Amino acid sequence: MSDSIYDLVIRGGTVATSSDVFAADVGIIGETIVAIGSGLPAGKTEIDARGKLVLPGGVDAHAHIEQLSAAGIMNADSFESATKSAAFGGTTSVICFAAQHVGMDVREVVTDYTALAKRGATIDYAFHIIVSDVTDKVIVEDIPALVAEGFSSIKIFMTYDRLRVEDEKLLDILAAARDAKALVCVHAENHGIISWMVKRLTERGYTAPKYHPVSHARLSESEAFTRLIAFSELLDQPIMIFHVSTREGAAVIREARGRGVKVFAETCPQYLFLTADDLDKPGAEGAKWMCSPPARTTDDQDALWRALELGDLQLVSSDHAPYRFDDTGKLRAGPNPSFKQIANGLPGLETRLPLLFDAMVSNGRLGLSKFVELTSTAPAQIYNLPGKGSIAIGKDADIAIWDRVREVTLTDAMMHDKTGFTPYVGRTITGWPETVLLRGRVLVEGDRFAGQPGDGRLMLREGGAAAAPGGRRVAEMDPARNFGAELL
Ligand code: DUC
Ligand code: ZN
Ligand code: ZN
Repeated sequence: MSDSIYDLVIRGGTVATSSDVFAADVGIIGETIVAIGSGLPAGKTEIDARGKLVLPGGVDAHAHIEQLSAAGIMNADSFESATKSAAFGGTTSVICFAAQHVGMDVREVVTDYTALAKRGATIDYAFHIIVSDVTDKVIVEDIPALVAEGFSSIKIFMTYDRLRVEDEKLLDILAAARDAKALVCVHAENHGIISWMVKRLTERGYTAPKYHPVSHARLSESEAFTRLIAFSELLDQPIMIFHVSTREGAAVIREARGRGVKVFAETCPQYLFLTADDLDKPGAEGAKWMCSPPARTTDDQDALWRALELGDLQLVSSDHAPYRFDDTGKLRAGPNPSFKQIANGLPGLETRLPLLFDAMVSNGRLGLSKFVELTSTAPAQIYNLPGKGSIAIGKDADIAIWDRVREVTLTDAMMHDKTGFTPYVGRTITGWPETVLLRGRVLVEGDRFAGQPGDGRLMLREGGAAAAPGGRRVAEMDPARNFGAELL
């Protein structure tokens, strides 16, 4: 076997891409897929995939890792623990955040986060740059330089004290991103509605976690989407709307895309599988299900599934934001905090793919190829990770081999992140990634983790969807609507 041309052959499995499902062996040399076909010659090593599904490793385009919140609370996970948990859930690439807080130098922030990831990550990673302090230096120097270096997406918050940027500054960012060919990702909720609701609810004594979804009124989402899309249209700058949670929000995106506005959008498992009722628990327990925007209703879940089916939403990310249920995280303000004092966010890197596989493949909702598209192929395309997102010749051999019949009941203890709980505890999933490869090397094999901190590689990116050719200039679409846009 030593004269074999392949270092590894994955033999006899069923390969799935975003367009096809077919029986094939996969031949790998070094880090790369070099052959897909039947009856490939023996490899130096082989993996028997008979009866199994051979899928591209997941690409999770939205995860908060080793990140300090604006309130000063550190995520429970390091790069090592977060990426290990991602790998156990079949994900081999992650885009996380280099988060600037007010007063910080963006360049130093990027240097610091890349150093943390280089030391700890066990899967490949890229960064969105969070900008919260929109200075002239950020606009004139940092964004052009960092985008040119391969940090080609910027994230902005329209809400959250100490993070949000006002409309004018948001326009500055969109204009700078347009010139640099960066994508702008946005947490879009109306800040005024939320802070006013929080104040009113708190004054009336409604402080339990179950009032958090009330405070993030559903209209705060559709209003912010509408305003953001107007800005995007004004400047002809592509945007990615993060974590869509409502039927109305999805409808706003559908309408804008129908007009040709370059709006991309994601949703997350928490909006497809949880509802606001999950927060209605005794004491502070509901804090474990608290994220922003909050989970909504089963009607919203149906609307989001439909929006994924129609392509109005193009991907599903985790928004992994882990805070422990103790005084280092969710309960930092004490055992009975007001919902306003509770850190927002859920762990999800590990459960994203199994939850979606169970719904989409095992229970037949949209099917296997759509599962691959939403969780791997589309994020790789939109964020310009050309080596990732498919089983195809020339791609990185990032592969998850799934046992499609294995049943797993989720427990807190089985998770590999450091949060200490999963909001999906008790759910039984059919289908599980049993072997996971990163660039041709086994990372996970059953319960065994074979990765090492530092195995992950920084992925520098060109502009992705922001730089893609095609699409009409907004001014061409409707000159009257965008009078003067060409001068900006
Ligand atoms: N909301 C955010 O905006 N970010 C992290 C997690 C969350 O719930
Ligand atoms: Zn967000
Ligand atoms: Zn987030």
